[in-house]
Amino acid sequence: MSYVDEVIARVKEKNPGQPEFHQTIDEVLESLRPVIERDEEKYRKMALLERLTEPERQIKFRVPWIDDNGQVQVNCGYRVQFNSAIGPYKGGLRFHPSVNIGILKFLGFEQIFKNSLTGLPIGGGKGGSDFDPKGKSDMEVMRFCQSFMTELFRHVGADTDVPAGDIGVGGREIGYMYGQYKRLTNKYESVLTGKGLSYGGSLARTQATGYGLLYFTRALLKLNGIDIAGKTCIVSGSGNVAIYAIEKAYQMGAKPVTCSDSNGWVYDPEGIDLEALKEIKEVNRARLTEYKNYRPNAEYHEGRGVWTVKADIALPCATQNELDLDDAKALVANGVIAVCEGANMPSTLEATKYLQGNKVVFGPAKAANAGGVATSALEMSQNAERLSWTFEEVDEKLCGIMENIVANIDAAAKEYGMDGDYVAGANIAGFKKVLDAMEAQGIV
Ligand code: NDP
Ligand code: 2IT
Repeated sequence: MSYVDEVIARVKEKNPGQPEFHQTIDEVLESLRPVIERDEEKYRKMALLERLTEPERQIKFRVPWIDDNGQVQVNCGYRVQFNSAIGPYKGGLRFHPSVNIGILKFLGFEQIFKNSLTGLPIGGGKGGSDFDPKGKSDMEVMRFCQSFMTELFRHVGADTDVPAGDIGVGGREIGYMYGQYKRLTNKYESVLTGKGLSYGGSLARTQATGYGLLYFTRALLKLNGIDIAGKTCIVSGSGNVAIYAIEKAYQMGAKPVTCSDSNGWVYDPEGIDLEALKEIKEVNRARLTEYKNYRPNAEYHEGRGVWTVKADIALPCATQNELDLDDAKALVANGVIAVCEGANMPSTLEATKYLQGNKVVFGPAKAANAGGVATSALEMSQNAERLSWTFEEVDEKLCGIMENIVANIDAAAKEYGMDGDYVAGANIAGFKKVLDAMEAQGIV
């Protein structure tokens, strides 16, 4: 059996019940096959893939907190420190009831290659909790965040591990965690990114993932001879990534017509009302059912269905496996030109293959949504030099990083004879720097 197949089988056997982790292992290792097979015996001997697929460290802890009724609640907290070959662990914290170790391992594994693609010195990690911030008061969220950090603080630090936001973790949560870290350590350091502007945050970090997704999409389309201006976009999600993807799509002359949350979705043929969306989600923390109060002519549907709307570009920005084979078939039947992933692993493997097989330009998550973590690394740089850059400076760097990623994944795909396969291109381009650093640092 080939070394790649052996490791895929062994990882699945050693990590039962973790389907999302298996999915990323299948996708990434399959892509790396041509690289590994150039020197298979050497990599087997150094157990390269075994080390790559085993997190350097996993931390799991109890998070007790007291709700507004005086009742004690208990959640589970995690941090997966996956790979520090090219820099301190870096990656978001997710607060969502679905969080478990398998999901965090998939996210942490993807993060290794994504962070490498940014060209910045950051390793891969991810963490979070099965805590659900939805419907909780600000004081409940604060008590939870303080309790979470009361354990996490001993495992993180500006040169060790720098968490940030993800699903359910935005500016409010980062603020509460930062306050508790500072109190526990007496250090004002860059231990978290996505901070508020008054205490070390970077301009443009809030917008970065969504904006970066559009910079990426524009450049990838251009590479394929297509102009993004005038194109209709369907977007899923209505959180941080979706909102700023919609904002930048408008700025590029495209028209986003959908968004969604976990209850339902909106189709607004005139184009999504961005100000209404921001008020509903960022200010009121409400549900998308409210959208019709602002735009009576828009459609609201319960359940899922964004991918059935006819459009040129699809931008999944909600969560993993939200776009399956049937959705991919609907997109292709409707003549979609491109799918670029704002969320992490939103397309199933079958959907990805179907889209690629039908000549859809496919921009994989670890490349397409790398603008968020890249700007987090820019926040770390600003903190290290104790200066803040202007919005334009950060935004310009972000755009440059995303265009560079497009060029690099295209070149890597071509180098291995897989022209236009940006999934393979992203995995290979991201892996090469990590491989080089792991080889140089010996067996650790
Ligand atoms: P938010 O919490 O701000 O928003 C998440 C959105 O996705 C909400 O609209 C939410 O709906 C929806 N959603 C979440 N889970 C589900 C689900 N199981 N089914 C249906 N809808 C769901 O998170 P972000 O916008 O930050 O993150 C979105 C995606 O982007 C995630 O995959 C994340 O990992 C990825 N990402 C985020 C980055 C960042 O900088 N924030 C960077 C790179 C990737 P509801 O409110 O109803 O739950
Ligand atoms: O998935 C991701 O890249 C993020 N949630 C952002 C991580 C970060 O450190 O900014």
